[in-house]
Amino acid sequence: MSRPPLPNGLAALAALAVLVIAGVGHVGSPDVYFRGAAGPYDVGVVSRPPGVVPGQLDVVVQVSNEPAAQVTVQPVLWETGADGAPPPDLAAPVLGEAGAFATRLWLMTSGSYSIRVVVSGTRGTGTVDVPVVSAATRELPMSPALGALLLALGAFLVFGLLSIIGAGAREATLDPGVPVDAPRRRRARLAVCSAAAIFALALLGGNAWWNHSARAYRRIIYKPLASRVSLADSGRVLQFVITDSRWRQHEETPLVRDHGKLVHFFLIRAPGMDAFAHLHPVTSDSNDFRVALPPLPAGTYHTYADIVHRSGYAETLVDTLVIGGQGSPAFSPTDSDDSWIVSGALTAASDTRRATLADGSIMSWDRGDTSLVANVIAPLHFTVTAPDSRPAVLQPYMGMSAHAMIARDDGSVFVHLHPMGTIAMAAQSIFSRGGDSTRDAPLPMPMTSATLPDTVSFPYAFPKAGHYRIWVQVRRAGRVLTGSFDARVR
Ligand SMILES: [Cu+2]
Repeated sequence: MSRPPLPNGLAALAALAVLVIAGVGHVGSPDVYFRGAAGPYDVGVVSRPPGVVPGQLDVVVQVSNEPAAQVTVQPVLWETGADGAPPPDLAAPVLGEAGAFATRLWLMTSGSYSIRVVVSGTRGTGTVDVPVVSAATRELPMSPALGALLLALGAFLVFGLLSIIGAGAREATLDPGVPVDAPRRRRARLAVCSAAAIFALALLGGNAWWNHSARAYRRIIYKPLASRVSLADSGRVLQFVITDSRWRQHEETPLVRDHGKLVHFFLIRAPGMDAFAHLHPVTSDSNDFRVALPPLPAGTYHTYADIVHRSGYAETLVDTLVIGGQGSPAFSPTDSDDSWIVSGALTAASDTRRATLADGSIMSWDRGDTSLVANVIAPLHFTVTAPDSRPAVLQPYMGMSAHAMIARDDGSVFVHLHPMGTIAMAAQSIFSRGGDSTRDAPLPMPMTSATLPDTVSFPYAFPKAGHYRIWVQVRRAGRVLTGSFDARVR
C-alpha cells in the first residue's frame, strides 16, 4: 500500500491481541436505529438499550411526514407475545422538536423484544415493530461516594441501636437520679455484646445475599455463542463452526434467514482495513458453515458473523483469522451475492467523499460540510453516478437497495446496516406476524422492484469518536459494487 501508514498502526496492532468482544446485534454499537413506515406515517425510531437487566430503554420516535396526535410504545417479549406484554406507554412530545416523542420503557428480562410503536393522528393509526435485543452487557459499579454514604449511615444505625439497647438494659427500669449498680452494668454489657453478635450475623448474611445476587446477575451477562473460524481445503475454504454447547444441545432457537442468508460473514484486514469481504457460508448440519474464500491478500483479519435466531435474537460472533494469501486461481463464489474489495489503507487524514466502483461508476458521499459527531445522526447519504455521468439505475442487492458496513480502525465497532436501519429485518418480520416464526414459509424480502433510485441513505450515529471505514454496497446491471469511504468522527 503506497499511502502512509496509520500513526497509531502499532497501537491498533496491539489492540488486535486484546480485542474484541462479540456483540448483541452489532459490535460496540448497541443503539438501535430504524427508519420506515407505521401505516401512513414515516417514522424514525432511536432506542438505547440500558445494558443492564432489568433496565430502562430510552425510545425516541420521530414522525416526519404528517402531524401525529399520539404515539404509544410497548415492549413485546418474543416468548410471551403481545398478549403477555405490559400496556402501551404514552410517549411525551419532545419540547421544541416537532414530531418527536420520547419515553422510557422497562425491559424486565433478557431476550428478544420488539418495541411496538403505534402512531395516531388525522390519517388514522399506524403500527410498526422495532426489534430490540435486551441483554445484560455490563455490571453497574457503585460509586465510591454512595458506598461511603451507605457505610456511614449503616454504622450510625448499628451504633445507635447498640447504645439504645445498652441504655435500655442498664437503666430503663431505674428511677431518675438513682445510681447504676454493678449487676445492671454487667447486664447492659451482656445485652450489647449479644446484640452486636446478632447484628454481625445479620451483616454477614446481608453480605452473602449481596454476593449471591451479584453472582446470579453475572450468570445472565450476555455470552456470545462460542464459535471458531478457520481455513480448510488448503486455504480455499473458510469454515465457521458454532461450537457452543448451548447450541449443540438445542438450548437456543435455530437460525432464520436474514435477507435470504443464514449467515452474513464479514472479513476485514487489520490494521489498515484495506481488504474487505462479505460472504454467505452454507451449512448442511447448522453447526458447520463453509464458503469459498475469495483471493484476499495475506494478513490478519477480523471476522464478524451476523446471525438471527428464530426468536428474533440477533448477534454478531467475532473472531480473527490469518490468511496466507496464496489465493486460488480457480476461485468460484459459493453464493452469487458474495463480494469483496481490496482498497487503500485507512490513513489518519482519510476523509473520503468519492469512490470509483468496479464498473467505472462513481459513488459520492453527500455530506456537505457537516462534520461527524459521535452519537449524533450522521449524514449517510450516497449517490451513484453511471460512467456516462447519468444517474445510475440500481437493483436490489439481497432484497435491499443498499447495505452498509461500518468499522472502527481498532475493530471495536462493527455494524451492518440498511436504509431501514440497524435492525435485523428477519427479526422484524417475526414480530410483525405475531412472533410466529415456526412456520417454514421463508421470511419475505422487502424489495423486489427491479429498478431503484440512484441515492441511498442510512439512519445511524457513530457510537464514539475515532477513525472509521464505511463500505457501501449496491447492485448495478447485475453486479455487486462496493464503495469504500473513510471518516473521522469527533
Ligand atoms: Cu446487508
